[in-house]
Amino acid sequence: MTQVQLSPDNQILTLTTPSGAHRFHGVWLRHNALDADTRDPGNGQRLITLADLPDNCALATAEASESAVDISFADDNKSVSFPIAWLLANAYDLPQDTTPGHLPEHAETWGEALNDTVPTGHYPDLATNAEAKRTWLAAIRRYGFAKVSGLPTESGALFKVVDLFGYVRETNYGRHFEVRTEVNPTNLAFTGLGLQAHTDNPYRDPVPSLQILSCLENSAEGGANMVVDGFAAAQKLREQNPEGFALLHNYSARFEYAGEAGVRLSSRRPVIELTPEGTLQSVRFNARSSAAPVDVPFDKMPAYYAAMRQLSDIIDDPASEVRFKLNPGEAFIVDNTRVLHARKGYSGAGKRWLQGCYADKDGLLSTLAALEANA
Ligand code: AKG
Repeated sequence: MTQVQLSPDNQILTLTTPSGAHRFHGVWLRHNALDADTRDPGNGQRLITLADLPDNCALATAEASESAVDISFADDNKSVSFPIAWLLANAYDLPQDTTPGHLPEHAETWGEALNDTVPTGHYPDLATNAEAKRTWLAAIRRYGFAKVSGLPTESGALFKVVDLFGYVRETNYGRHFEVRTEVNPTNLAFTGLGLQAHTDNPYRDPVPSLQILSCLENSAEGGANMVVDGFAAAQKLREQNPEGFALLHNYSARFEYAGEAGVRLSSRRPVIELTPEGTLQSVRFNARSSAAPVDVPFDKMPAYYAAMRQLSDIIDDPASEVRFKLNPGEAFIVDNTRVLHARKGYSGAGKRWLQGCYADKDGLLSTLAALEANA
């Protein structure tokens, strides 16, 4: 049975449904009203500013039907209606997890067990079948990475992956970059050296939140890729060393890149970043690009380094890894704010040629949300 009740001072509405009771403030209801004077019915954007709110948003009346709550405001008698489903979806009077380092909605941590079921989409299906694309995008939101098979083995095929959901982020490395052994490389990625698991470009602010690496040739010996869940690693550190975890999210690290003429990129951000509510937001970890930390208090520096070393050991632990060697026509995408990627060194006969580019998660999540809204 759905009921509504006003508080004695008329400032709070309590909505009681079979799923529980939720309180809403008058000012919140007024600001978030859904009527055509408050929000443009076409594009959904708010037409009013905070200055348009009455000084006192006290409620005058409230009535509930099966599917809606109708209210009026005392100051000016304005009446508005809220679908109950909308109120429940936007309820804020709920117990919140504020544990530092809890997972964001939709994310699920993983380790080597995911080697048995690596999330993979087949490009011809992703390009033509909305349900296949929705499933693949949801896997990226959940695990922070996925593979793609069935791409044409031609230069630029990685853009087809980005075209599925958004736009390329161009950087000083270009719209895309060639990942193969180069003479005078501007980045150690462009050598045959092994690369410890890392997030890319932590020296940018904001970092590119997605990276795509696609394979054109991989006949050299070695050169396998590994991916590691940075959120799982951060949570493992929190279990093993809560004080160390706090040091890594309370103090900024520094990152820099100045490997080519005219480029001096630098950032000052924590290795583990949390939202004000304590939700894991991003991990920045890159041995090649870390600069001297200067924001950690003097007496905490040894413990900070010990925590960094512990996090590094967790990241290097094979139990944290999903491993694969890309074949020509395959690619993988990582959420570069969460999942680290690594490469085994390669050499000998044969060639290895990957192409990389960056994109951003807002486009991917928007495309996924639009597909989910239509499902
Ligand atoms: C990068 O380009 O960021 C890499 O880590 C290269 C990875 C690879 O060569 O597989």
